[in-house]
Amino acid sequence: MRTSVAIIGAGPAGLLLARLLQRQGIDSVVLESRSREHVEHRQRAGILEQGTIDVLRECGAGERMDREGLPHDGIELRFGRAGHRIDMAALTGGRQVMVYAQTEVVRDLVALRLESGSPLLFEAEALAVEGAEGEQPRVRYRHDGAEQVLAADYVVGTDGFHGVARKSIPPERVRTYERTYPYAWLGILASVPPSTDELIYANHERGFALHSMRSTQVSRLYLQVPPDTSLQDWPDEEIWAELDRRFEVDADWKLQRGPITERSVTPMRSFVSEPLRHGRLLLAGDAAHIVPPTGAKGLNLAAADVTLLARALGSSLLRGDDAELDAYSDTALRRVWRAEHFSYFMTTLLHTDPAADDFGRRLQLSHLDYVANSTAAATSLAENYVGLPLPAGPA
Ligand code: RFL
Ligand code: PHB
Repeated sequence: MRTSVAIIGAGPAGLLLARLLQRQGIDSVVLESRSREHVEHRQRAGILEQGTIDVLRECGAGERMDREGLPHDGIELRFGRAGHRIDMAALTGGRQVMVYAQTEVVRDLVALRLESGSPLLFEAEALAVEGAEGEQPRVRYRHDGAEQVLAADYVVGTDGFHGVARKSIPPERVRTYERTYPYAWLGILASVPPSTDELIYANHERGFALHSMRSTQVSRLYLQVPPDTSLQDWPDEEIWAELDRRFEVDADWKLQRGPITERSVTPMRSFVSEPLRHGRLLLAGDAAHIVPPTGAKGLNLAAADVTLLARALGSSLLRGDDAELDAYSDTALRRVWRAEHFSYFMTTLLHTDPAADDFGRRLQLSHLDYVANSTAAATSLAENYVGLPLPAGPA
């Protein structure tokens, strides 16, 4: 089999890239190791920033998002038994975020792809990328019990942190940067209307908590827990009791409970692998970088990477102009590092470090107080949270 762009992985990055290429008339084949059922039900991110909303609309994948998504203008920071609203829209000239689950974005993009009749192969596992340094890169993959080869002009690795694309680059050509954190997130999905209109990021000495949502009927809640936490140690009653403790305020406010339908523990990690290109192999999304989820940036970074990459591949394949492709890694990494810093900032601002002393705790409270009460500090948080604009494309 042969195509212009071989895309490994049908997460949000791979599916959106395939869509953006198709809109330019560029053919691609998407290989996904898991089943359609699996990729459409994996619970992950929930917040789309303005640039992601815009690109989904522009490529004709925003219709259900605009009907069912919940636009948000602000967030609440909760600490010292009180809430402090950050009015992000007012601080950023009207930019918003949208609550629309990653599962829904993936479902919409899969449906569009299958409708178009262009190839998206489930249960097709890429085994290796070969020949990336030459003119004829290839992906070796397994599908229907047989090993096959997909040849392409370019191969894009959007196969997540555990994928094969990044590992196909010789280690001496790669530099990685990594940080782990002394905590994880226990996340639940509950069938109960959210107890709040906007997301609540709560700092508490017992640990961080986040009240998010998936719809007007489904709440998504997270608790900071030790990294070695087992779900068995957390009966439902204990999860709700701990959420109550961490969200408690002096005002009249109560967390509503409902049946828990899903639970998971997610480790926290920061990771960047540079550069994002090796010959005719390009990396995008979690395949190249991971952020801790506190800043809600993972999915949005993946969308920003492929927006740049679709433009660059278009210039190369349609007009023979490689300048944007040559600049892709540097251009994307600049945004990646901004998001890495913001995610680290939000994580350390809001979580309780088990090793922190009293001095560290007072510094953290002072920082929270500053963000909640200084327009300058709140504006910095807001412009990063709603997402900085992508560099303008060619005229
Ligand atoms: P994905 O979504 O991981 O998609 C990669 C796809 O590649 C497939 N794959 C392969 N296919 C073929 N051959 C191979 N050899 C393959 N190896 C892997 C996988 O099956 C998968 O379908 O990466 P992508 O597209 O870059 O998208 C990135 C986002 O998914 C990610 O950044 C966010 O979901 C991160 N993240 C969160 N971000 C947030 O902003 N807020 C959150 O609350 C949040 N929660 C999470 C998360 C990530 C999690 N992971 C990765 C474990 C919760 C979890 C559990
Ligand atoms: C989520 O809804 O899953 C979510 C929202 C905001 C975050 C992280 C996760 O910062």
